[in-house]
Amino acid sequence: MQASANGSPTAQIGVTGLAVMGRNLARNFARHGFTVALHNRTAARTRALVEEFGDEGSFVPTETAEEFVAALERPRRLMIMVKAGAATDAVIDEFAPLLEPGDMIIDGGNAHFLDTRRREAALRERGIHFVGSGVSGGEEGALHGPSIMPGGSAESYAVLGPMFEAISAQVEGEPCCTHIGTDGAGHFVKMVHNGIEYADMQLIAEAYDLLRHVAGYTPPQIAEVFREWNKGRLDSYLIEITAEILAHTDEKTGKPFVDIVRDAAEQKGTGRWTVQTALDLGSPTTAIAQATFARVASSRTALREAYRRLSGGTDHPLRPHEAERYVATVEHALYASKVIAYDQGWTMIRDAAEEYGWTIDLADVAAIWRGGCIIRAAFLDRIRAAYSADPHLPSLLAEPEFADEITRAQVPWREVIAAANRRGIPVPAFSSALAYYDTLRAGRLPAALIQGQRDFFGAHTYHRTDREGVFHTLWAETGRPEVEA
Ligand code: 2AM
Repeated sequence: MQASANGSPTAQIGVTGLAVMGRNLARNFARHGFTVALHNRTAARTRALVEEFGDEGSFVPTETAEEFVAALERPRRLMIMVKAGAATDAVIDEFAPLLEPGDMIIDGGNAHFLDTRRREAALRERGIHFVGSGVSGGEEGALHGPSIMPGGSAESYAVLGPMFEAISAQVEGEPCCTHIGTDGAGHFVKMVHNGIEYADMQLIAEAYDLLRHVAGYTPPQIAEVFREWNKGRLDSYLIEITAEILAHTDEKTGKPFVDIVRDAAEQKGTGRWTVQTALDLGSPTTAIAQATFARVASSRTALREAYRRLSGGTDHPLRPHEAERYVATVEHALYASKVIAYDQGWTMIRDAAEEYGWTIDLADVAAIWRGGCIIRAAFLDRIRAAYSADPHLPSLLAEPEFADEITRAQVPWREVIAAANRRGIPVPAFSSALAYYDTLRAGRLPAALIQGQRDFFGAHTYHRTDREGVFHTLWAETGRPEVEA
């Protein structure tokens, strides 16, 4: 059914920006019984949507900004689905003057959370709720049920929540949508989701590389391994699609698909944002950083050319009976590294909550990522349970079951990395996850020496282990006396 803009507001929500994400979200709302006002800078897109999908639900196509706003029931809910950045500001500038206090602008794009904070503060002054909302799951997710991460005011969620929850993915009867926190919290959490996604993908890629070059397996054999893994604790969308990709043969050459793709990984930038933000927050998000740098390094053709012929490791491939055992070893290493990467992600969310004054339910974050998004996995149930049992859990590894698993994985984890090192196979994400584990579990760190160096060359002072106070050693004086700073 298609309603038309006849002057009286009928639409519960409006979507402006009808490229594929916006179009699919609009259709999703309509398919769930909401009347959806449609708008796009170029009206042809609006017309195309109605022509192709008008029978899916109730749409109100509009051409001008005024018509669009007039079609919305009050308080108005206006969702922006344009490319993040200048276009978002342009659209806000266009619509905000037409809105009234209490109305809501939802930004469903991949905005930087600091931009969202800025926009939210500016619009709040005018009484308009600005809801920066992470939407994960790509085109398919937008149409069939994404994971939705709205920020903004609790007041706006009271109105928007039921609509978002209706169109989101559902897992065991629960919606993959919750109010994350105020202002930029939703976009922040979406950014970390993407960062974790980078880490997970890199870890899986390293596991593949090891099975290929240490175990000597073919891509179809590795696809089988991943299918098996997908029945266990690694059960996830990313493992599932990895198996499909590895099983795929290129039609033109008859070679495994993975062998005909150029090995230069690209990115749209959310991984980079996560790493930049982690540094600002002082969050040790090393697995995401390594994953992001690994993509960057893979794309540096000239550097790779300069290094290409340098000598590497020496070990021989494994014999078949060793290879079989090795698969289980890699599974341990992958799982343990994955736990570390996710733990770092949650740590970063907690750090940001403290920095920006957000109240974020860490169990809910796990719950809404169980469906609709790229990192959806059985494993998230475990994270949810851990934070439900203790919202103040300082780390996943403080939970006995995770601690137990990692303890059991430890020997194979180290073995895998040592064997990769001997052979000269790069495993940056595996290694950095293990280094993080060893750093945090160490009784004493060489950080003490670094404090000494800092005090020596820059009089930066240090704390003592045995007394309170701030100290400096007069390094240039005879006897190097210590003074209290
Ligand atoms: P368009 O169809 O008129 O190009 C993704 O690019 C979506 O964002 C498209 O719907 C596009 O509209 C819209 N978009 C991009 N920049 C925009 C801008 N500055 N103002 C309004 N819409 C914009």
